[in-house]
Amino acid sequence: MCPEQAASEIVTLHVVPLSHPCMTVRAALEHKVLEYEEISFNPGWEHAEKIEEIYGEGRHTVPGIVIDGQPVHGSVSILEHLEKTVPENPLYPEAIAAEVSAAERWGDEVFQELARSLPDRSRLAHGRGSPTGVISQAPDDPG
Ligand SMILES: N[C@@H](CCC(=O)N[C@@H](CS)C(=O)NCC(=O)O)C(=O)O
Repeated sequence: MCPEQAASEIVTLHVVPLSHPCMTVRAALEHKVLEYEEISFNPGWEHAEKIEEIYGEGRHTVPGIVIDGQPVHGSVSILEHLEKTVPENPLYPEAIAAEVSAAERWGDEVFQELARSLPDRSRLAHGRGSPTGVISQAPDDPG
């Protein structure tokens, strides 16, 4: 733990490797100079049940953090929560807060979808048949 980190800010971060939203949260924790324990799952929804147990029904994706015993799920909610509870080293500096929020929304709504579709697009471009969606499809997602 960092010397200046309050004892109450004990953070566990749940991730899968190479996930953009997980990298976002990791960068935010590091920007806030918060020490954290990282628990990494293999991609492919094996962790869905465990994540739902921690974060609640219907919440089976990562990233999630448990901070001071409180589960917070999803990259945007996590960043907003960190900003509220740890104001030092702002993630949304006042002068550019609107731009940062707009970029964050773009990352969440547009960029993440594009990144997820790249393996399928690549398979199609190389004539390897129809997309399977094996990695990017949630268990209860009709696809
Ligand atoms: N918009 C959500 C996206 C969450 C999401 O789709 N996470 C993916 C990783 S990028 C996931 O949990 N996938 C399950 C897996 O790959 O096993 C956020 O920003 O938190």
